Amino acid sequence: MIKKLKVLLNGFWTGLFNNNKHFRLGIYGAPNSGKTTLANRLCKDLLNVDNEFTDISGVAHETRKIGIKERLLINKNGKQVSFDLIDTPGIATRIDYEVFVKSGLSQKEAKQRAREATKGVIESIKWLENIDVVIIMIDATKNPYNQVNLTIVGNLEARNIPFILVANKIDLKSSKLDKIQQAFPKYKIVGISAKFSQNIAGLYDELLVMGRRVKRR
Ligand SMILES: Nc1nc2c(ncn2[C@@H]2O[C@H](COP(=O)(O)OP(=O)(O)OP(=O)(O)O)[C@@H](O)[C@H]2O)c(=O)[nH]1
Ligand SMILES: [Mg+2]
Repeated sequence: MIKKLKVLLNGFWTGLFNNNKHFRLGIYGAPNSGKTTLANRLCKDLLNVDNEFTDISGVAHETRKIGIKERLLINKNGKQVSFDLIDTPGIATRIDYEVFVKSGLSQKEAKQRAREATKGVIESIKWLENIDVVIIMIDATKNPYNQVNLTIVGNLEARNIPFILVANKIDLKSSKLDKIQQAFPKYKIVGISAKFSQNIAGLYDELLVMGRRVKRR
């Protein structure tokens, strides 16, 4: 009985992954925008796994290594997509160890964190080679005209990698969705709160649309 179930399940996965709806989804964006919080939210919702990615904090560059969780499945209104989820270290154009000292780290810890964060940025960009769809995570409480968002958008456009612009932290009063939309007039902005699970369904709708367009490279 158990063997039969295993064969059935294997067949299910093979069938699922042999079509073009399985893809690698990378979450990219500035440090502290909420990438790991969203990755955890997706794992909780879609796999019922708690705190899959542990490195969340208010101090920037908390994630300094790529994190991967395989085989997440969205199944909504008769439509399905499956994807491997990749949480990436925050991208920054400048990493200053003194900022970490101000957050309470010792000089030694701060310098080590800055070194690791720099490696993390390089790793994130290298990993784009393996990514089929990107979520660009924007902190909706911050000025969107920062180099990182524009650089990521430009990079993805040049590489022809499809992306979804997600404005996070809409639960906060200081969030300004209209400002984010003005900064990227060509694109639809999906406003969410990863922390308080607001409009995650809206993000799933976008992923279902993307999944149909994606061809694994
Ligand atoms: N209010 C609010 N806070 C959030 C939300 N999402 C994340 N945060 C907070 O923002 C901070 C940064 O979250 P992370 O998930 O670690 O951000 P990150 O983008 O992974 O950061 P790095 O790994 O440093 O690049 C944490 O204090 C989170 O609790 C949200 O939707 N609303
Ligand atoms: Mg992180």
